[in-house]
Amino acid sequence: MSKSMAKKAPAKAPIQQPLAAAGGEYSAKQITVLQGLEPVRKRPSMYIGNTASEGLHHLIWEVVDNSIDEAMAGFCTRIDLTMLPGNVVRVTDNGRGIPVDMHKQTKKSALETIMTTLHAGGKFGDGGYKVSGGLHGVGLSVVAALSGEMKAEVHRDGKIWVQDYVRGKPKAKVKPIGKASDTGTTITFKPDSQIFSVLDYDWQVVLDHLRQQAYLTKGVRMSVTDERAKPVNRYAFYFEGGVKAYVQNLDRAKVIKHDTIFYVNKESDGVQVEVALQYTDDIKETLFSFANNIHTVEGGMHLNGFRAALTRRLNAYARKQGYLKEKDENLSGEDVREGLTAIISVKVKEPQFEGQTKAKLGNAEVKTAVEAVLNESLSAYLDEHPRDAQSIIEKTILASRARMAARTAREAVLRKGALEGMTLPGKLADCSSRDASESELYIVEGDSAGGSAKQGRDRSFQAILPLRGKILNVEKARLDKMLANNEIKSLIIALGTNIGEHFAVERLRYHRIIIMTDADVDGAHIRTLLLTLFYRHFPDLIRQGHLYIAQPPLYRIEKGKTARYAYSDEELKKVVDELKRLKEEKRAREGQGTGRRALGVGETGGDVSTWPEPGEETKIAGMNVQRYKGLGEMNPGQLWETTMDPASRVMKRVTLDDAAAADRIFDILMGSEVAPRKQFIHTHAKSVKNLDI
Ligand code: 0RA
Repeated sequence: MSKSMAKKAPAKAPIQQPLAAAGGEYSAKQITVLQGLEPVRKRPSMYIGNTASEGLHHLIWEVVDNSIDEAMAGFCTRIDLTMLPGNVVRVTDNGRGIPVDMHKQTKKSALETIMTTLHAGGKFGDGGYKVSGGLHGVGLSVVAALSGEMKAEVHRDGKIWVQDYVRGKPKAKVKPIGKASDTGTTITFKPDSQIFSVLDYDWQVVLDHLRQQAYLTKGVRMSVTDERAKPVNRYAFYFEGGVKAYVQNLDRAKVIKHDTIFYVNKESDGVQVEVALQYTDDIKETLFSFANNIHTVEGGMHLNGFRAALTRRLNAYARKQGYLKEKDENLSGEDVREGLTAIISVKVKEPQFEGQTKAKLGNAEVKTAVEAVLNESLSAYLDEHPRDAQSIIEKTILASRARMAARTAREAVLRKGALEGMTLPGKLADCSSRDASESELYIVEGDSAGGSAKQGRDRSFQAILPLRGKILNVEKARLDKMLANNEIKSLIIALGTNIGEHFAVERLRYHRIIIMTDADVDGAHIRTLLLTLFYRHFPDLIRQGHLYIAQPPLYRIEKGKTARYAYSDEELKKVVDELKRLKEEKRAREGQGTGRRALGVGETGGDVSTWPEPGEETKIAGMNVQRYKGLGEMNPGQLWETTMDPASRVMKRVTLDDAAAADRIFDILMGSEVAPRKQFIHTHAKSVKNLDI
């Protein structure tokens, strides 16, 4: 009833701005009665949604709503809810008390009429004041109808009036049973076990609801007591700050970006608008919107107005203060949502609830009202709190940058088929085979090496992709940044698998992917980066053994017409020794005398100081020893022979462990802060127990 009942204008100072229509003394004649309660018991779900736990709790919300209405009208400052043994619920308020005078139409007490008759379309009379909840504004009569027993006790006109009901039917007339010096209403009810499949009220659900209502009904004291529990549970709520306190509570465990919570509570065009907001370092948005204290899960016009005003005001301020330059794009709605905690609560005279769950506010005028209130108050807030404003704007600009980067990435890759449709990169020298199981892709560092590899390869099954320039500064985790890099983009297209959620290993075009880089620092760096890329974005390729590292030789040892290669310093020693021995043997065979002494032990090529530096050539015992600086120094034939010919090459198959190690090295190389952070956590682990409170 109350959400739709006519009530007179407040006679005493209201707790909240009253939305009461002026004039129109309340009287029983304003109640238009339509029908009895049989339909409610026949089809309870039509009134309370269902007859399970949700519907059960709905009964409580309905009773509490009536008291809240009385509070919002400015006549009630306390609401006490008690859960009693036997799942009996009692709600007491200190409002004016439900009228008990005679109702003209029914010739019965107003109290009895309210409790026993179902009103049509949720509307009673006309001089209706404000809040009429669309969700649980079904009326106390519905609660009575679905309760095995119910009692109404009204303190009014110096008396205590009572009436008892069984399944919605009064046991007797409303009668006075004593004197009262105060005013108020107490409703006690026990849900009917014939109707409900669940009878147990959930303490936590009730507690949360009451807390939420207390936030939304600023200045009203509410208590919840569970007398079924031993010891008895009791909570009392009183939020002077209203929805500002709500925001504060939601952000209590978060890192806040600024100190002063934005708050406004103003009326515009008959709509009461109460909004609080604050930014945290969260990446999500935490926002709840309410219309007449009903949580509008699906949002609606109040939310639309809020979003429009917030985005517009922040953009205007950011431009005015130069945070956004002329060339910069506006902050989007999404940008200003990141890290936002907000409560939007409106009180509307005739709310229209729409949508799937009737939890969306449809009144178009509410959008205008919310926008008007927020445009003004947000501008004032930003001007008055420049430091808070700066933190907020900086936070949203950061979100904007991340969004733009993410958009690029999405467009480039994650949209289905984005890479599939792309033609193979021009610099890829593909192989002629289309059989992936025999095909190989050489990822080669640098153009000159790429040139040698192209000439030296067996083009029937070997493809060459030269990577050019600096791919060193690519950020590892950010897909979008990686993809801004043309080299990496080419690689992904060449692989054919796509990436991210669209990765498909069956599309892999080469079953051997071979990283071939120089044996110097830059080469190591690029190899590390590539390993990191594969580790993070193509771990399956590593797991299935598709990734290899080519092992080009470090030295070329030439003696006459024969050339040998060494892949390490030890090997060079061996090769040099071997060649010398061969030379000695040959000399001995050919009887060239002993004019020149044979090399003794320890005199072999083992003297490292005489070995060539990278790129140099040195003669050791008549041998020409060349140390390769880069792959580019090898001619195509040499490259084939040493590194690419399946019959003679050496390759290392990459394991997930190798790649993980590269990933760690990458962190160190790129100066990401993970390593010091790990160190910190390790050192302080004992003192940091409750990181997440
Ligand atoms: C209509 C008129 C008046 C009070 C109420 C309804 C009322 C309803 C409920 C339900 C629970 N608690 C309530 N408190 C008040 C007051 C009319 C008058 O005093 O003139």
